[in-house]
Amino acid sequence: DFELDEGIDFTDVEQIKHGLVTSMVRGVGFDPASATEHDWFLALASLLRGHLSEKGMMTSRAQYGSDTKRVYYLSLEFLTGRRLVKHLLDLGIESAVRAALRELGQDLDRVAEQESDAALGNGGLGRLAACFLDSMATHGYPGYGYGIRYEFGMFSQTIENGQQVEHPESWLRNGNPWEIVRHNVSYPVRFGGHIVCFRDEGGEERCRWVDANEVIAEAYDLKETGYGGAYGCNLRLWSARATQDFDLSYFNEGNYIEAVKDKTTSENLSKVLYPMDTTLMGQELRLKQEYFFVSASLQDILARFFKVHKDPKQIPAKIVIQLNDTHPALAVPEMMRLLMDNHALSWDAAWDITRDTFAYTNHTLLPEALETWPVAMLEAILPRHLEIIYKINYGFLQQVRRAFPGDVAMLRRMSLIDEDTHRVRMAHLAVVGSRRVNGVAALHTKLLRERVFPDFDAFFPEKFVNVTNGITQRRWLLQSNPPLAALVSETIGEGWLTDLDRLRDLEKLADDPAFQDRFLTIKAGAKARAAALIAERCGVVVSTASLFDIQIKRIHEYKRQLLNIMQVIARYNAIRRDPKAVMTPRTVIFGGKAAPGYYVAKKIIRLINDVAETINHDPAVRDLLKVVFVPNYNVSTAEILIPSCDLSEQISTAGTEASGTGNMKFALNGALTIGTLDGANIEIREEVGDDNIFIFGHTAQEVSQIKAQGYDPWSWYAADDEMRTVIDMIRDGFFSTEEPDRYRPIADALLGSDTYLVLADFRSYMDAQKAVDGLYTNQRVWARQAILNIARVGKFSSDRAIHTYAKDIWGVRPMDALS
Ligand code: DL6
Repeated sequence: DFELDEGIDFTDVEQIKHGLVTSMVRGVGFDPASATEHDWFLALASLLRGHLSEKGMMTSRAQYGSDTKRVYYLSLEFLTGRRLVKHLLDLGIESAVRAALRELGQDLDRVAEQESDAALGNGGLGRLAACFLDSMATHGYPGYGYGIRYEFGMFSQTIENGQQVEHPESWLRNGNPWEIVRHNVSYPVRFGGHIVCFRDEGGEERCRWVDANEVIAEAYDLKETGYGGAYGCNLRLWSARATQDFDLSYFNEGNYIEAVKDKTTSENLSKVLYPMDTTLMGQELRLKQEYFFVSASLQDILARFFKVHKDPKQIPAKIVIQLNDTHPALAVPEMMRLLMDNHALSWDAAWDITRDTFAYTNHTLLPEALETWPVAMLEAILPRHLEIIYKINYGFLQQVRRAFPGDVAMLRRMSLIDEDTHRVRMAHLAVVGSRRVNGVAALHTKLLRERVFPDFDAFFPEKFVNVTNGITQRRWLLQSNPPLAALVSETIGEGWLTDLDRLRDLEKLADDPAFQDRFLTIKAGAKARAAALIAERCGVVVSTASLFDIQIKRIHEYKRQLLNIMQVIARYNAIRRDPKAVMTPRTVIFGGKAAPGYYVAKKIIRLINDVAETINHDPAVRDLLKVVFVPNYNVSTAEILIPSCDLSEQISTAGTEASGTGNMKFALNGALTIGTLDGANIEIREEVGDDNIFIFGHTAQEVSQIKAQGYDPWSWYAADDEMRTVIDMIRDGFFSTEEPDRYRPIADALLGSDTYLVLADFRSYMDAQKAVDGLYTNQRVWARQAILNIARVGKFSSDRAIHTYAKDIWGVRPMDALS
């Protein structure tokens, strides 16, 4: 056992000051008299890091002590954003630290801005993983995250000439004061080579994987605090390091440069995050990344298990591994390999354990996002795993054959291998290898069962379950909107911080004019903050008296930023037609990144910027309409924009957005939603009530019917004058006079196939927008509905989601329930 000295009392401003100065001089190595804001950030972070490490150690001792079942969350993405303020709020020391810094002549907010925004994710999927860690840590679930320590996270975006330009995001360039490198926690990960199979004494087939190249995965730990500071959990990110003897043959030939070049190549494994969220290109490096982090994580998980247990049959009782999408699906054959090749288990014993240990979350219905890998690529890179996948497939198809004799078409559909394209279907592998499969919103799970996995759903009754996504109220209200959080706490107490259903207590205040006024004042303040950010990043001055209409998310055709910009153009035309018209002034705000190779998405960004340029410079528009595209949308930007929003745009084609989580963050901050009956919007409507949300457009069922009957966008175009004018303007270069054909491909695609039914939903979207304008003129009624939104979105806390996973999927209990 050990005893530490008392350490700093973080409620004592004097002690914090002393600690900060000591950390600056002895840790950061600068003179406090001339230290920069960044130096103060480093001093504060390293001071906290020790404290967090101590807390983490206590949590893990308690977990070992109680031999509890652990949850391992495997995700290629963790979009955590900045950590400093989160830690301070979790530990309840924000105001003391703020005061200490003030006395040292520093401002906490400015110091906090020195931290780079850790963007180790693309969007919803990665941010969900971060929210889940927060909820697990807060509620004392024995959770543990595993991912990759990308040297370059999500690219940073600038807008030049209206177009997206990508820049490498080297978030580690100034070091990362939060991480603890564990040089002693490292595992070899192998690629290539071939397998040698033989029969053991018992007659069981055994294989050895030989002549493979090796890379070392080295652990970097980040301590995740939970609210209240009682518990925490660990996020372990792997970084690739070449082995010393990597490709020794070059050295032997005296070719030093080549040998070192190869070392660099192997270290490329953790170099960069792939910036695609929906279209996954089958690149070898990506496959290697997936295997790299999976293998290291499983070796680590098993090492921890075998430290305490002897019998591998105990694994499913002590370990559950959640696969965040199929990106870590190679964990299934990797677990088999480790159990058979390293721990000498039989196939059957290994398979029973494996199948009982994994659970898989699906995050998309889009066929292009369902991962498959060429058989030939797997054979070259992971020959042992391909062999195992074949054998899993053989056993599985035997069972299917017995259950549905003679149905060859079904066997082909369900096979882990697509025989036509010679590719491995990772989603099938994940389904077969998991105990439970979940979708992320009720509609999504229903469509998954009916459209994506109907055969599997019939074959594995009970395997498919729903866990609607959630967001952490600690980041998305307490941290990002302190004045609103303070109003809520003052009104109903602080219980909502760990139990968001408590917000229901606000309902009774929705009609209270004094409360409405306070809400509106807070909203105005948030709008002023967002307006300052817009002025700085876009050079556009927007009026905080206007309605802030916001669509911030990845740019994708299915999310229909195009539909939004079309209503903006229609609005512009209405102003031009009648310059004296009385209209609700609006600021339409866009933000989001397009995958670098996604041509149409990049064109949409450019169109938004061209439309903005025209509208913002047309004196006839006055203050009635402004359009901005905020560059480099990321977590920190979201923290400023979301609190300022009046109208949240959630307008994907029904049946395409798995859940959405931005929709939840906006509603929690008192924005009204304009949205389709897609993803979690449906459940948001159920909660907030029909009268407090603007729903429009075709339902998922109608969308498939329209498509089945042969959708003809041209007929919608012909029938709607206002829409026709808008599309003609886009097509004929109204917004791109210097290059009139610039947007012809967009207009042609709309009139050609219009895959996402923009035209079919245009009119009902316009009608819904008219209703928005009408309601906004009555600020009291608007405030009432916004307050009701806040009061009724308790369901969408990631705490609820985690409690559901824990109970229905993981079979784990929170720490305090254990004692
Ligand atoms: O579940 C988190 C998030 C959902 O809210 C979004 O609706 C969904 O688009 C997103 N999915 C992805 C797709 N990735 N893959 N594969 O990011 O997940």
